[in-house]
Amino acid sequence: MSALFSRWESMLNKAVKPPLTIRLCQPRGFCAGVDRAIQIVVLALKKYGAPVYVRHEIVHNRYVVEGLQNLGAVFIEELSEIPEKHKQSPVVFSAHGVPKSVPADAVARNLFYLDATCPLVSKVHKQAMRHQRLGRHVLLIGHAGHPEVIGTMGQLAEGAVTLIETEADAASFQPADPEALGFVTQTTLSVEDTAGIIRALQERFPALQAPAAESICYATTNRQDAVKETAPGCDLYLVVGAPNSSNSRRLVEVAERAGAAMSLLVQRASEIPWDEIGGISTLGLSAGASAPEIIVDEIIDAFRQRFDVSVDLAVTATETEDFPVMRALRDVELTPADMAFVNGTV
Ligand code: 2E4
Ligand code: SF4
Repeated sequence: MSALFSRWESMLNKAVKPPLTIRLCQPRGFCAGVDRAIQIVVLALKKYGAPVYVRHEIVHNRYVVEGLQNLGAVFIEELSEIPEKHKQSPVVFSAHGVPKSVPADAVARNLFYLDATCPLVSKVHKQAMRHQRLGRHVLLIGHAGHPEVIGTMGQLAEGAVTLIETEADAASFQPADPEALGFVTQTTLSVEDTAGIIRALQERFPALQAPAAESICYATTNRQDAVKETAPGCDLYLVVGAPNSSNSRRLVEVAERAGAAMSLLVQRASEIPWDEIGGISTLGLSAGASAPEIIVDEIIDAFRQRFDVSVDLAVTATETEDFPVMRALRDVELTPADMAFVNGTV
């Protein structure tokens, strides 16, 4: 009876709902650095109990932040917000990294900190320090005000790093010594725009030294490649992510440039502007590195209610990266329910 009903329901759907192909990117969503950062907060809560303070959103996603708040995490922007009576509680630094002054301040305040900076952001910090060791002035290509940029600039003394945001900045920068320059970049930039800025700098300063390893990370590159491949011919492209998520916003730009007729960032299915969408037949779908998979599912379900959906999985790369947490937390076990939260599936 129920099999008959569901066949009938599916026939009815086909009859009344317009067809829609969803090109679903893979890879999309959580990267190894995000997975590790969320794990650190969950493990710290299990090991030390609530509250666990987290300096800045652990990753730029409200759903993740609220989920961790429900488990007992308290989000702050500055260490001074930790009340005296909770000075024994651990404080976690977000995945985006922090200036050197932050761990120094934590030590001065007698706080116990756990650094959830993504290892690939820490690698950029090391490359900036290496340039300086070799006598170079450092150019950081990135976006002003972003916490990762604040963290990377804060690895070196004031004045040792110049921020380059655009090709116009590259054209107007006046170095003290054009023979002694090195660059690094934010990890989540547009691969294409960054190449343009680097070219502009190299034309003016042929002695400019690149970092020993690429600064834009594997997850950023892979997610942009997948969007670039799937965007041509899409009537609409949706990227799941937050307005303050640099890597997610870059995916929206990539989709538009690669040929999607329209491209939007959405945090939840409730933000889909159905009235603006109209009669689409091909939808591109991806998610930024901080967006949990459960929201991708929520969005596909919302489209199923209005369209007869078929999902085409576009696999453009396989990711095997896995970053272990710090030793202090390796003795704590995660339950399957914890793992599901860490993986973004609940
Ligand atoms: C750290 C470094 O940097 P972005 O704004 O893209 O951060 P988000 O939290 O959205 O993504 C995770 C992340 C964290 C990316 N790179
Ligand atoms: Fe690390 Fe890259 Fe993920 Fe950022 S996007 S957390 S740099 S792996």
